[in-house]
Amino acid sequence: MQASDDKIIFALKQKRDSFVSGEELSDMLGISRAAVWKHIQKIRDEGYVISALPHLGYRLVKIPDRLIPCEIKYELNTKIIGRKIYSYTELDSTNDTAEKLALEGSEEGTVVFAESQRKGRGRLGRAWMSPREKGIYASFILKPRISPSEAQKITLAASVAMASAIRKVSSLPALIKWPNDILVNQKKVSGILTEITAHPDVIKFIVVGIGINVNAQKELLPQGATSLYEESSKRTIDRIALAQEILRQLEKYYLLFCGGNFGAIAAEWQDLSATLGSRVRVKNLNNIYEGQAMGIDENTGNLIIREDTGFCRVVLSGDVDLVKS
Ligand code: BT5
Repeated sequence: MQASDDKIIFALKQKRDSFVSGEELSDMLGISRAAVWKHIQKIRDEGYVISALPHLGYRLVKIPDRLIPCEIKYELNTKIIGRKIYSYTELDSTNDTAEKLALEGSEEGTVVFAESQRKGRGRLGRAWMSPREKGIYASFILKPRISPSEAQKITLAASVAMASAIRKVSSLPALIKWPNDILVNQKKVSGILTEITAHPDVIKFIVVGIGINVNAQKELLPQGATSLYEESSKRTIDRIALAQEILRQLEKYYLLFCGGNFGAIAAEWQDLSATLGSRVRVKNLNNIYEGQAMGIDENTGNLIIREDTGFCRVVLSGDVDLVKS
């Protein structure tokens, strides 16, 4: 949408319960009232419901359930995350588009949303199901001055941000499963995919991709997955409010990270962990380890498990399963 459309929407939102006259809008934009009408028609085509009455003007009745940049920006109040927001109806993968934008020089904090993905992916090329307008699929460009070995800490900071945002908006008891899953009632509701582009010693940029099942019915999701809608007795969650809260929380934890405060993030991570203290089995490409999840290494974000021999093993990557004793 054009800047003038955004300005009209903003003016209508400011006076949500009353009318804004055509004259006010034409003065504000420096265009004729006929031109204002054309913009209103265009905004309606985007899915906004706007009533129009002669002598009174225009009133905003309904905002569409779509992740529109100007809606996400409205009263967002972040400094870095969301400086620039792109929103697409469909993409192959928001991570791919964000990577392309970063390579073209897009600034830190740029966010790419898509209402659905043709090739949404998880780690190791696994597929991420992205039913249209039922979730939030987004990728963030970050440029922290860190070495590639520290990238895992960004995933952990993002997972604390995601769990906090879900708790705030839906009141559901979201927990984190190392390294990149968010669970509600032991089922996966969200996943994070962190991809780095780096020189040998220092990161050029990181793309943090987040997928979250918001209003999807369970039939649209893989087995074992759930959505906020399903876990909150089929209550529809406001996706714009959740997207805004994700941006705010990501900014909060990213700033903590950049300020050298990973210890504070790790402490919150421990409080939100679904597995800490439990017996876990970690499978990665080459090995399977089993033991008690003890914590995370604050220098790297890696998982520490105590094996039955008493040996404390540091695990760099893998899929974690709880082992029932
Ligand atoms: C993840 O990988 O959990 C990271 C998912 C990241 C997705 C986002 S969406 C926006 C951005 N753009 C992308 O292309 N990706 C990111 P992993 O831990 O490897 O888990 C993948 C596994 O989760 C799959 O093999 C399925 O078993 C399961 N899965 C797939 N779709 C799911 C869904 N919608 N909800 C829950 N689980 C799902």
